[in-house]
Amino acid sequence: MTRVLVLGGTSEASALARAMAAAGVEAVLSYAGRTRAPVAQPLPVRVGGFGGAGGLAAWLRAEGVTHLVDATHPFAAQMSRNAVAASRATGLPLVALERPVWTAGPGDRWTHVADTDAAVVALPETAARVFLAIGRQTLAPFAARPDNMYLLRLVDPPEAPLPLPNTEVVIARGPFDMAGDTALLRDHRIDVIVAKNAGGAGARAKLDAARTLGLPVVMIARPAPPERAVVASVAEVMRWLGHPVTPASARRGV
Ligand code: 3Y8
Ligand code: NAP
Repeated sequence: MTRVLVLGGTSEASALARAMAAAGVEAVLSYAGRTRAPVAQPLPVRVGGFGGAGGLAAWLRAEGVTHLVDATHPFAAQMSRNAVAASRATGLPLVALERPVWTAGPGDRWTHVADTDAAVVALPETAARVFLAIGRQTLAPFAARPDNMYLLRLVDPPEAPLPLPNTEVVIARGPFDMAGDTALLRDHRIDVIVAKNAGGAGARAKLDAARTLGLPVVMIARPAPPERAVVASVAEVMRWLGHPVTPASARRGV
C-alpha cells in the first residue's frame, strides 16, 4: 500500500498534491510553518519541523510511509539534506521534484553571484532603489548598505523590526504575473533587482518585467543540492509512484 510524504512549500508541490488527490494516492503534504496561512491543499497537511533528520526518519517509520518526495524550494537546502539522510536511515525511496534553473536570455542584464553576501557586493556603488525579492530570512547582510532604499515583498507582515533602515514593504504570496511585477518595479522606481535562482514559473515574472524595463538583476545561485534522484515534472513523480498520469486523468486536470 503506497503512502507518500511530500515535503512541500512550492507551487510544484501544490501541483503534485492535486495530481495525487485526483489519482487517489494516500499522501500527506508537509509545510515548515513559515507562513501564517499556507495555501489550502487537497491532501492532509502537517505543519512544522520534524526535529532534524532523525526526527524525520522516526516520523516516516511511525506513519508507515513507503515513499518520500522532496518538492521543497531549491533554497531549502537543510530540508533536502535531511530528506536524503532520512531516506538512507529508513531505506525508503526518495525522489526530488526540482525545477530547472532560470537562464538569462537576450536582453537580460544579469550578474550571477554565489550567495547573499556576494549579492551585497554586487549592488551599485551609489545609493540605489533595490527590489530585494528574496523574502525575509536573508535580509541582514544588506544592512551593510543602509544608503539604499529596499523594496521588500513578504508573504506575511513582518513581526520583528526589519534589519534595514530604509524600506518599502509589499505583502504578497505569489505566484506573480508580468503586469503586476512591471507595475511594481515602475511604481517603486526600482533601479536593480536581487533574486534567488528559484526557477519555476511562480516568481519568474519579475525577471521578465526587468528585461522589459531594461533593469539589471543580481541573481543568487542555488546552494549545491545533495546527491539524490531528481525529476522535473509532476508526471515523472506520478510514474515513479506507480500512478502514471493517463490522458483521462490529465483531462481531469491533474
Ligand atoms: C511556506 C507556502 C504556491 C506557493 C507559492 C514558487 C512560487 C510564490 C517564489 C518574489 C519571490 C521567496 C519566498 C517565494 C516564492 C512561490 C510559492 C514561492 C519567493 C510560500 C509558502 C511558504 C513560503 C516560504 C517563503 C520563505 C521565503 C520564500 C517568499 C504558502 C508562499 C522570497 C523565495 O516570511 C517567511 O519566513 C517566508 C519565508 C521561505 C524566503 C525567505 O527566505 O524569506 N518562501 N513561500 C512554506 C512552509 O511553511 O513550508 O504559504 O502557501 C510558497 C511559495 N513561495 O503553492 O503557489 O516558487 O513555488 N517565496 C525565493 O524564491 O526567493 C518570492 O517575491 O518574487
Ligand atoms: P530549510 O532552511 O531547508 O529548512 C530548515 C528547517 O525547516 C528544516 O531542517 C526543517 O526542520 C524545517 N522544514 C523546512 N521545510 C519543511 C517542510 N516542507 N516540512 C517540514 N519541515 C520543514 O527550509 P527553508 O528554506 O526555511 O524553507 C522552508 C519552507 O519554505 C519549505 O517548505 C520550502 O519549500 C519553502 N520555501 C522556501 C523558499 C526559500 O527561499 N528558502 C522559497 C519558497 C518556498 P527540522 O530539521 O526540525 O525537520
